[in-house]
Amino acid sequence: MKRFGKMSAVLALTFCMSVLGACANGGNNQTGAASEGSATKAGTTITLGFSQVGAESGWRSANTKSIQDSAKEAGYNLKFSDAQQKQENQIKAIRSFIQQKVDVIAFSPVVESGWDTVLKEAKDAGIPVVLTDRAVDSKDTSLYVTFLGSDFVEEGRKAGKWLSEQYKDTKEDVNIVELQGTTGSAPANDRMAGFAEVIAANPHLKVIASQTGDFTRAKGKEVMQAFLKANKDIDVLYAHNDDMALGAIQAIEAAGLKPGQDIKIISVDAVKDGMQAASEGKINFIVECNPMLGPQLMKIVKDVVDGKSVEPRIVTEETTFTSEQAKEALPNRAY
Ligand code: GZL
Repeated sequence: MKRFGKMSAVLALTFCMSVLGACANGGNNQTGAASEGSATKAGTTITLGFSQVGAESGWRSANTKSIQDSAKEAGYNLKFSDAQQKQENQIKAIRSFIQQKVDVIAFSPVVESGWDTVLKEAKDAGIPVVLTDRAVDSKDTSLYVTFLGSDFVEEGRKAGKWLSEQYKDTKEDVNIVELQGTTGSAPANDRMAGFAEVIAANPHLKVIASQTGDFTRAKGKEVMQAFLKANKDIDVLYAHNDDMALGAIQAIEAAGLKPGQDIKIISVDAVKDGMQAASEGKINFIVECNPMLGPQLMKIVKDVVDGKSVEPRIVTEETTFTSEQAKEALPNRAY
């Protein structure tokens, strides 16, 4: 399979040199478009290397299924690696994909930082990289073709807007505890920032405790137990994902309190278990984060291999659910 790589780069550079003089920045190719003459040879199988964060949550399982099912549907040879939430495992997997000379590498970076070296190795090997689900903080955007995923800051804003509306007339302080996602991850950083940006408008809305629950149910329960022990008067929980919210619900009920009533709960993802809890009134508001990225990813991979241009940022469509809306939507949820 001819790849976007050295041959295409030479052709592109020659083209630049002849028409535009020296191409100072011939390599900054966000679109991943190869030059003419490197179109895919018909009938060859695309090989995609995918490094997944892990299997930490219902969202992740649904995301993995979407990618595996879509690759099968597209007839691609998928090399899939589960990093068990460790960056070093993702870096190892990406290096292995480079060694295997896959056509495209895609991955969901477990944290935002520390990717430049390995992404440069992929670029030097002429293998295009697609970010899915989570972003990286690399300043050099030529290291990847596109980022396909949610706007996590907007997700945090949606959570903040709902809460601000609920308490717009309050004259008393509202004590909020926050279960953050994986430390250093884009969804944790951005959901926190978006929420804080919106609630700052109401001085009565106070985050009295904020700690990572690493996006897992077990850790969410453990941290919520500690919050309950340390704070006698908690009014609201803002959880960065459903799994941590569901763990926290176990802790809240064990403490003899009613989730959704004694403590209002806002969560993110809208996976089936979270929507079930919301339909029972245990979660009051869920911001959807769509994990079904498989079909769009496979289209991007094909376009990259075929030398077509790709938008550098593709934002996934998603909505929000109150308890009532969750009850209506639950029967038709795909994940
Ligand atoms: C968000 C995704 C997050 C989910 C969590 O796109 O990266 O990781 O919100 C998952 O459930 O663990």
